Amino acid sequence: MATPDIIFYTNKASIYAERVEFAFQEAKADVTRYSIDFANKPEWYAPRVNPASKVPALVYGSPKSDPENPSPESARITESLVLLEFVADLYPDSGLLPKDPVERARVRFFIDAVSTKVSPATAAFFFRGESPDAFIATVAEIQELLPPTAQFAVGDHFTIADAAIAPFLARWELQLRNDVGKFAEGTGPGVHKELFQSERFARLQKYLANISSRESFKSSFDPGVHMVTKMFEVGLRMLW
Ligand SMILES: N[C@@H](CCC(=O)N[C@@H](CS)C(=O)NCC(=O)O)C(=O)O
Repeated sequence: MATPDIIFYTNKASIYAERVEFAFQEAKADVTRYSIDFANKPEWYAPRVNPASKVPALVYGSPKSDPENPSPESARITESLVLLEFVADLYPDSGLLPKDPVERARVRFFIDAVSTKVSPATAAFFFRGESPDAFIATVAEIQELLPPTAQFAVGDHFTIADAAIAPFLARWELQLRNDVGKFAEGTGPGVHKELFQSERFARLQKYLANISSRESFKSSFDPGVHMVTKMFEVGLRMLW
């Protein structure tokens, strides 16, 4: 049987697409990438690929087809956290999901915390300029979930739990350092000092260092793009 074709609809500025890119890089997957221009979205994208008109999205299955006119026989799969599980299922030897049921449950528990705590806290602080204290408190809760000495969220092997949170950690670090957010001017560097330079968050800092030293991370996170697109000026909601 021919290897099913995978078309990955993405955009380098998208925090959610980056999760999936990270997982594909870890799995060394062979995929066809198609970048969706948010400012000039192709009219075929919603009807033929993702009715929600967002990235990331995958078209999966044979036969190999044109990304602009994918085969109706192929499956359409969307939502970054669903896609992370899907990539782990496609590449079971990647270790993106451990084999042990308890460890798998731990991976999913961590992802649930990212989904229910990290995303809303990030939106509240970075998009709406709400209290840095509430944001820092949420980051402290996430730090508490990290094992005391292991390299990653669940042990010493990189999993989809790490892919789910990594784009957030990287953007927090970059945006706070550059004071990019809807918060009052000058707030970012202060929060950066607390999260990325203080002893209180040493565990989180080590975790980010472990993640960002991976080749997969270096090829999925592009700080240049994020700063150049000046996300807050062009409409942050479009990019995150
Ligand atoms: N819940 C979705 C969110 C996807 C999403 O919001 N994608 C943004 C980019 S990060 C997007 O495609 N924005 C374009 C638009 O809304 O037109 C997921 O996790 O995949």
